[in-house]
Amino acid sequence: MTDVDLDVPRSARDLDAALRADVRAGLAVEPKWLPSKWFYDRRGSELFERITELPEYYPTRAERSVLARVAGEIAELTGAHTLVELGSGSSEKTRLLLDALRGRRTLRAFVPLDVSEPALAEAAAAIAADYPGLRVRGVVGDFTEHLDLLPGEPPRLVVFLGGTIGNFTPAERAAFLRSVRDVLDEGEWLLLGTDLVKDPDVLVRAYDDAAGVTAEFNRNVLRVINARLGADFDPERFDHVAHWDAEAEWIEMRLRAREAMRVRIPGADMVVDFAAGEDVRTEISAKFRRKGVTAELSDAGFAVQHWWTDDEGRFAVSLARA
Ligand code: AVJ
Repeated sequence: MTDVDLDVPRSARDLDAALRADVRAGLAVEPKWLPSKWFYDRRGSELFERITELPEYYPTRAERSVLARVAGEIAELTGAHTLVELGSGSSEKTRLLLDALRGRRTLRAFVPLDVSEPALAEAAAAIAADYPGLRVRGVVGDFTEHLDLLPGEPPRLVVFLGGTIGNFTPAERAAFLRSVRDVLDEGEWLLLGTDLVKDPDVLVRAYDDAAGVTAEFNRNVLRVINARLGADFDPERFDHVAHWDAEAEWIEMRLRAREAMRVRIPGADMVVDFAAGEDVRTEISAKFRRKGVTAELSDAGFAVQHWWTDDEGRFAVSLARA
């Protein structure tokens, strides 16, 4: 018997309505854009897992090396009873934290939250099977909207890993950090992973790998729109673009129309025209500096207590207290 359940809030069940609204908003303006959360259906989540194993995509390995080194310290400092993971995906690196918290004998519950129901169900079941006695309560949802639903006994440690916070614009980041702070009681914890500013060539390669896995991941958003809204995108007629914006300090992923096209999206009641060479922005992935992370966390009402990086200074993990 494993102690696992999956909570699918009403709002999460209406994903099609949310996708429709995003498509209607993003493809009706210039430049066109689509929110990056729509990459993650089953196939998209699998493609992302493959990205994490690519030689060029260093963030996952760099973050794992930090967590392997400091998980014990995090468990000691927080004494968390509940570990909440936002955008949990496969929860693979999280095991380092679960192991450390178990070792300290404080951990009672694990609450992973993710937009991809299949990825979440699989990860929750695997963790429940490997950690007998741990209560695993998955929540399907968008962590920008469903944060009020976080269950669990305090003190809670909310972890947001992988550098996913970089997918938000600076304004969204501020609102998001505020909303995390608002659901926490004073003295509870946030562990935040942030990818760091570095040589643009290294960054661009991480988002434009030689094997083309990231290109497929990028095109997957078009497949998701085809599947859920009955659209007739031909993903192969879009080129993958990874661009470093030196001013904003973020990587921008785009899909570039190879030729002029007209796309029908019945589920969004739309016909969309693309000019040859026209871009759709599908993701920003911001890169950070220590000063900025510390300032943004303190603006949201957190006190940064620790800043750890991997040996090569590529990726940082911050521990902040509400
Ligand atoms: C899962 C959001 C952390 O921004 O690096 C990987 C997603 N996009 N390759 C990132 C992603 C292109 C990734 N995050």
